[in-house]
Amino acid sequence: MYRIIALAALVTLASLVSPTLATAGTTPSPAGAHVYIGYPNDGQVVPANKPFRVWFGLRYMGVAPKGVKYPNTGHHHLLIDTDLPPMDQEIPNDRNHLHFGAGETETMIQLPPGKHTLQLLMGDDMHMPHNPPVYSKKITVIAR
Ligand SMILES: [Cu+2]
Repeated sequence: MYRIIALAALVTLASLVSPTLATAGTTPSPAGAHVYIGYPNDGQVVPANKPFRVWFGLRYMGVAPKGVKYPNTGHHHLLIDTDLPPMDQEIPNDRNHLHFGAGETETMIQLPPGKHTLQLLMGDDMHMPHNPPVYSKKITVIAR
């Protein structure tokens, strides 16, 4: 019974957000899902050309490795010095889009001197953004 009600709620939700269906993946994200960069802080100075830690924060959603399809989960992608990619395509995999397909919730990165932006974007088992997409605020760090 509970399952039927949950499914009905999901279908209702899907019809409510249908205008955005074309610009998002097909895996639903849970209501209230929230991803954020726990560290560094926005505007923080980080050491240039030296590894520093980046913490991934996630609330009301779980982490699962790539290839694992489980409800209300995804894996982290760290976007460095780039804008959000198209939300209806697989997240690119290059030096500006790092995938954490083993389910990592932190990493070490190294940046050259200057201003840089960092942003997190969740992806599903196939590296597609969820619907609606779950991404953090874009922060700026200064490497020096
Ligand atoms: Cu991925």
